Amino acid sequence: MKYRYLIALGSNQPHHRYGNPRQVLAATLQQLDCKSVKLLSASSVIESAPLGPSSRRYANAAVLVKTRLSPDDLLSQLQHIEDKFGRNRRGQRWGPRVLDLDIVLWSEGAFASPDLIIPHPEFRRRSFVLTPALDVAPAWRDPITGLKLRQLHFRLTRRLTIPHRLP
Ligand code: A4P
Ligand code: MG
Repeated sequence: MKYRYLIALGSNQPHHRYGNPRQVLAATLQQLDCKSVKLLSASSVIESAPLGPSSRRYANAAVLVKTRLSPDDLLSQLQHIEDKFGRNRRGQRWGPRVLDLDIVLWSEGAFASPDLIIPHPEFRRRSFVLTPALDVAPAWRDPITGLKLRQLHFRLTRRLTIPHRLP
């Protein structure tokens, strides 16, 4: 198994068979661990407020996998799993979805093809990606900023303390 990948999972719609978003993510873990992809570790599932137009809350998680698949081949496999969960690709961007699987990082650094950008361009700004990612790969370094995931998470979530001026 040549490569490692960090994958972000999101769901904010129930599935008629698998159940609520949290249960959808649990079922996804089983689908992810297959002949060509080995699941190394999975984060706990968090609930997060939706970013974008959707009104339903999300369940989010992150997993670490190893595989020989190239980034584009892994993306096809992930899209195949999304389709199995009834993902409707014609819906609005950022609309409600039963399952969204994004590739966040891979062991070989940065990657770009017509269909895929790694690192995922938005991941540094999203605590619903970074918080679960900390469970599985706190010391993984973002190849673009050189910062570890735990540092990116700190940078995103620390409270800026505004000094009080005494009267
Ligand atoms: N694509 C490019 N780079 C990547 C990558 N690193 N991983 C392309 C996966 N896909 C990548 O994605 C559209 C296209 O992006 C793919 O065909 C692929 O070729 P999509 O998943 O089909 O569509 P989308 O998810 O509606 O769009 P997008 O831009 O991927 O949305 P995001 O960024 O995934 O955001 N709020 C909370 N709380 N939690 C969430 O999980 N997720 C979203 C979706 C919005 N708000 C959320 C959450
Ligand atoms: Mg996506």
